[in-house]
Amino acid sequence: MDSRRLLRRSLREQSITRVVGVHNALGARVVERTGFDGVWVSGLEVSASFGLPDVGLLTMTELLGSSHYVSDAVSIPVIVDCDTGFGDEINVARLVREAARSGVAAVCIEDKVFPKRNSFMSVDQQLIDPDAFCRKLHAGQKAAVRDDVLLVARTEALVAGRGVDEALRRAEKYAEAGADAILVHSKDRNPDQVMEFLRLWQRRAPVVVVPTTYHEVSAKELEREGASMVIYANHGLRSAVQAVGETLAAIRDSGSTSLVEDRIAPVKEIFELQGTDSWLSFQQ
Ligand code: SPV
Ligand code: MG
Repeated sequence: MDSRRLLRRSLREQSITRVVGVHNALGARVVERTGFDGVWVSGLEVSASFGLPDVGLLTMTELLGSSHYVSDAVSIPVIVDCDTGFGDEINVARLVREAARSGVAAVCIEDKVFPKRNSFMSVDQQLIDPDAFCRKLHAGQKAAVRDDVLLVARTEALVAGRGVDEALRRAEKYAEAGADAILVHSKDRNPDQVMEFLRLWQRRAPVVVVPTTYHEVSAKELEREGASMVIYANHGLRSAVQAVGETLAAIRDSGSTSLVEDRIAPVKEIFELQGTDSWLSFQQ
């Protein structure tokens, strides 16, 4: 099934959709083969992979360039983290058109002031006026043709310390403005605010959550409270940084690679992830 239809359908289901953050196509293939339901092209991960901080430096072209390879590589839905949408409503309209062309299933934009700062940075997190954000959502909806790329509206009200009521007010407006799903983010160590949001929201539109800091909560618990999607946004990148560091330290200290040989993926596995056999089959 087409990945956009698949995503629309899974957002309507009671069972939670589990999605993992990536920054490239290889990572996306690992996510797919592990059995997850979708991939999140993470602004944090893509920025980090360019050696840059997650502070609104990525251009639309850079982000959609990466997203294009990701969506080509997997058949599960791809959701792209488009930060604040690269400008005002006109920029969001173009973003949606270009994203549709790159084959992704959904774009996500957030209600912060440009240039945004990653939600976990200890800086003043400034929100834009909700009506201005709704104008971006309207434009995105209008630019998408029927059944085209989905629009996820992310509120940073909790991240900005504005409380659950403000998050609910904004979510209501964003859903009315045509968002296909609401992402409610939190940087709290416990899930209380997100759980309260879910209880009061009562499945009025699908809700996406990102339990990075409140990681003890399980997908099942989130599902019970009414969340439609959970994103493990940066765990691939963080585990890769850790694993590569450990492998390289072992090589440095032991003087050869033989100690690590049985702890790292064989080259054959890399060939498989690259789809080598299917490409070679074009040769007579
Ligand atoms: C990302 O993965 O870039 C996100 C999630 O937006 S977070 O880093 O938690 O803000
Ligand atoms: Mg991001």
